[in-house]
Amino acid sequence: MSEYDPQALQAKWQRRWEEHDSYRASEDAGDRRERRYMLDMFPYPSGDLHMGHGEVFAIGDVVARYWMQQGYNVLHPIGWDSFGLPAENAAIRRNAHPAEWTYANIETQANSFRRYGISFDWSRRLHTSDPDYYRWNQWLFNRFFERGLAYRKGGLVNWCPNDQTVLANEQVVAGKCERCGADVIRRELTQWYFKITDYAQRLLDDMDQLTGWPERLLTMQRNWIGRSEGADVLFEIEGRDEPVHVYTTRPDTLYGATFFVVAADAALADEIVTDGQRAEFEAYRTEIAKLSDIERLATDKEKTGVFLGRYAINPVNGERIPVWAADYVLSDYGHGAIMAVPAHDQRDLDFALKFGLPVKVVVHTGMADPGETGEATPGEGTLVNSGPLDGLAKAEAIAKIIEILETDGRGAGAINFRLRDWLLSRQRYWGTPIPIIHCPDCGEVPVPDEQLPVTLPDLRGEALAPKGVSPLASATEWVNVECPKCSGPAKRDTDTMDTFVDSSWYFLRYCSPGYTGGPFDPEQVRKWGPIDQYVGGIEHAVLHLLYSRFFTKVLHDMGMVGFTEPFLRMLNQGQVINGGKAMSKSLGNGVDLGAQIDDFGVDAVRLTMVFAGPPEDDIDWADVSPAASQKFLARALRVMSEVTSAPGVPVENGDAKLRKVTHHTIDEATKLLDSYRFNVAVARMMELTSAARKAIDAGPGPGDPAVREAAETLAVLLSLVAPYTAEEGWERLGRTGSVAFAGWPVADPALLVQESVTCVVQVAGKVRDRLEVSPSISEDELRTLALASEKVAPYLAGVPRNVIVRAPKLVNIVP
Ligand code: ANZ
Ligand code: ZN
Repeated sequence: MSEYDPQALQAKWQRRWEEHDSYRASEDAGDRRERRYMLDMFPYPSGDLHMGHGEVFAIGDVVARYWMQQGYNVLHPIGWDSFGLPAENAAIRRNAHPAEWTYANIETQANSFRRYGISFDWSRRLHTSDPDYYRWNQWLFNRFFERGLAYRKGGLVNWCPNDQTVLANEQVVAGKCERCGADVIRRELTQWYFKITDYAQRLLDDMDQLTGWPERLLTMQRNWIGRSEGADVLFEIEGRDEPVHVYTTRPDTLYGATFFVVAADAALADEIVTDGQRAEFEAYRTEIAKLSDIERLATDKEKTGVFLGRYAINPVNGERIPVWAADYVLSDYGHGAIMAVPAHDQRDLDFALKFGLPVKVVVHTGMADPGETGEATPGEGTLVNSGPLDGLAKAEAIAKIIEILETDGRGAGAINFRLRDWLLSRQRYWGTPIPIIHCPDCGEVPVPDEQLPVTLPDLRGEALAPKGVSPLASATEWVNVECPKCSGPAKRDTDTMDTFVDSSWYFLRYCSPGYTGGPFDPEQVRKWGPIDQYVGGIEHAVLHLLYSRFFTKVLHDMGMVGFTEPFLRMLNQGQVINGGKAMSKSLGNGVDLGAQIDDFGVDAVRLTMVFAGPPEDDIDWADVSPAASQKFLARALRVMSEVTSAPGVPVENGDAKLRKVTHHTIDEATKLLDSYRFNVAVARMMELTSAARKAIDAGPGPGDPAVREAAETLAVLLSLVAPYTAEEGWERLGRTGSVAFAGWPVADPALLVQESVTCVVQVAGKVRDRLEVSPSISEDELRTLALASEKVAPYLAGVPRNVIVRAPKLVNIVP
């Protein structure tokens, strides 16, 4: 092979890797190597791999292969998240069984992964739609049920009119179905839930452990969990025996409550509306049933509502305030009713102004009167018009009013979470049957563990079409069973589980995929878990990543795993876009991964993905050049092919200049990889290639041992991003064994001594310090160094107005 022929290299090395089962994690008890667990979010088998897969798996493989080179025993498994709606929709269209489409796509993707050269341990492959897998979803459901963590309740749920199934809150994005984009509506249904709310506080507290997570992700989870502190206040309603609870984060504003609002879809509204107002109320309720939470809560939405004809009594001053029903108050948050304080809450103010309700200022903030400006004043200030609270600041007033309420038995301090329980039931076929039998006498009876799995009845084509009830309901023979308790006639639950159940624990199954004694072998999980690095999309921030954390905590409480957080580090890769826009059919800007590989070869595509920018950033395929990557790889392979010195020749007397470059490259590449700056590490590999090329052409020539050292280093470094080219180069260098396990090179400190430059630090134009810095120091590093200088500190009072950095020689601070 003289020309660089990627397809030939792929065929050759793919076969060898498979023959040697190269990337299998060692289960040998005598293997003393430290273990690491690297996981990519497993794919959904919707056709062949696409560019997004190409990116995420290329990035994950850099990490896995880097650890392999460093001598870790690495677990890097793969499987398929193979239940879900698209398979079912395809089956309806083709009058087939969802399994046919699913498993055909899995095979296609598996072959593409093999070609793509990802270092998977194929022996641990799993598919969540296999009965051997989903059996354990059912087993886990039974455990959750026993612990009261799986329960059924009626209530308003999110309903996708297109997919004809309910959705979890997490699957409703801006009021639309996360899957198909249809407007989600609300329906009253009895459904299964997981009690994730029991874990709300721990899901927050344990974020302390997630030091390797991006801040953005933590913030999204924190907001989703939505913890707030405030008070529960009891309001009497005229003509009703029991007082009504409201939750407020601002009990200090209680004297400013001028009306009371009940969620229009709450039972309370229906109960207390007077006869005179009932017709108007019911018309209103019908109208808002069509809206999603997001729409109802949108601050810019015109406020709507209706007077219920009743009055509530403010517990602190006995004032009668009118009770309204409105849709901006949610029935399933807090207590589904609020005290409205229009002066200090914008939504209440909008409502008050629209319906002519009074506005009473109780916190003096120095801002203009909200009743006149239309701008509520939610900020800090001094309490006024508030009896015993007058003159207090917000925090003191909150403490005081809670004390008063508690003494009078009219309220108490309270904590509230926005997080709601995880709605689990789906009215679709291609998922895990919920292992419950409904008996007219015994109620909800779990299918005994030894009878699991409850496998899906064989339905296909039209039988799967959405009808608003689960397709399983039509499988009469499957549905009608004996009650496991009393043996009387009973019926199976016909819903299937949300497929996010499948992905909430798959990473544990990989540790012992064939295990039959439970969902996983606790011994093996102790060995491998938790996951050292997880790579996947930010779109799972409040779905999969939250659910998996919840499952792990429950399993921990059951004594099945020893840790409470599943993923120690998390990397969210960016998206692959084209021409500045997300790829889509309608824009016609899709790029096909397979075609790119056909044109440029696997290594060039992978290298392009990794080189494009920091892994978190989007990659615009219009701005990158796989052709240039291919050229670089050809050049690198040529360098590795042209070395003429024999392996093992001592390198000490080799060309000193080239050796310095090689060892600097090792040193920097190691640091860059440790800090996930993979793209810059690739740039260093390119520089090393050029230096070796120059050494071959312009002296000391291809026989110098420093050239071999550079080329071998290049092969090892390159094995992280371009494994085929690296293997081929390694072989041409006369080395045996796979380059993937050659061992990470160590930089010789003697070859790292670097020239430094002097940087002048000025404050207001006067020189105050001189720093010795690396010529390649970044502006940010230099700024930090200069601002940390002890000699500079006396001339700064607080944050400087401006810092001008001219790396590496000058920093000018304007105090
Ligand atoms: C009175 C008040 C005065 C409020 C004020 C705010 C500012 P978070 O922080 O999200 O927990 N609220 C309570 N239950 C509600 C429901 N079911 N639907 C819609 N809104 C509800 O928000 C708590 C605040 O949201 C509560 O505090 C309540 O309004 C409102 F100057 O009570 B507040
Ligand atoms: Zn029974």
